[in-house]
Formats: sequence, C-alpha cells, structure tokens
Amino acid sequence: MTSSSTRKVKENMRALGFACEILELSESARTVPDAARAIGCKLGQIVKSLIFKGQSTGKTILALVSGLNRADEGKLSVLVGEPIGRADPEFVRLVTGFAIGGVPPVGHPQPIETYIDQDLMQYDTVWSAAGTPYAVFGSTPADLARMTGGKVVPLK
Ligand code: 5CA
Repeated sequence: MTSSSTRKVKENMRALGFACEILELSESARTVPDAARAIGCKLGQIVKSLIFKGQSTGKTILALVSGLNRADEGKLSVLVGEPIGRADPEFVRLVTGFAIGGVPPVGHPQPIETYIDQDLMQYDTVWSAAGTPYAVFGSTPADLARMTGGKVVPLK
C-alpha cells in the first residue's frame, strides 16, 4: 500500500512536471546496501539525502550523495560559505517533512539549498528515497538536478 508520505513525493514530482516511477519495495531499504539489494542496482546508484545545518545562519542544506561516497563536510562547508554540522533526526523531520530513512530529494515544505555529488551523473538511472524506507524512485541524474535545482559539485 502506498503511504501518505510516498503519495506526497509522487504528487510533488508530478507538480514539478516529472514523470514519476516509484518502486514500492517489499523489503526495507533503510540503508544503501539494503536499497541496492532490493532494487538490484549498484551501490553508487543509490542517492543518499543528507541534511546539514549551517552553523552561523542556521540554514538547511541538502546533500545528495552517491551511495558509494562519504560526503566531505569540509568541501560542503566551503560551497555553503559557513561551517556546517549534521542535522539531528528532529531537525530533519521538521525541515523535510519526512523521517530519516525515507527522506526524499524533493517534496519538502520549503525548497532547500541542494548540492549534488557529481559521481551520480555517470549513471543512466539513480534511485532516491520516496518518503519511506519502503519506496524509492528512479530518475536520470539530470532530472534529479533539475527537479531539485541542485548544484552538481565534487562532494566526496
Ligand atoms: N532509504 C535509504 C536509501 S535511499 C536512505 O534514506 N538512505 S539515506 O542515506 O538517504 O538516509 C539515511 C541517512 O540518514 C544515513 O546515511 C545517515 O547519514 C542519516 N542518519 C541516520 N541516522 C541518523 C541520526 N540519528 N542522525 C542524523 N542523521 C542520521
């Protein structure tokens, strides 16, 4: 059954004008290896949606990182223009409207400043969380960049 969180993602993507291919999984895809196994794709094709907070301004930052990579917080903070820190689960829910494990790259109450790991661009399809750990959506990395308005940058 499609959860209300997944429906929210689907409606948002449709409103943005993107065809939406949501894959509902029978197993949990809470972690990158779980997701890759459930989908049958490479680890690098999984999009991690990581929320950071600017330590001076308090602004929210979304980093979309390939499942193979670790986000380099130093590089990200240079791009953002201030020191950053990882957000706690309450902050993630507040700013995205979703709980950790299902945070999608779109469908948030307010647009979030977004950076996209350039390593994602090499794949035909990348898979992002679609609101819960049991749903993902596939898109081209170019569409991911367009729907989020994110900047493609080196992040690892
Ligand atoms: N459904 C999967 C694959 S799409 C997923 O959402 N993966 S994820 O990487 O985008 O989201 C999980 C991420 O949330 C973890 O990589 C981790 O960086 C972050 N996270 C997990 N627990 C916490 C926590 N307690 N506080 C802050 N961040 C956390």
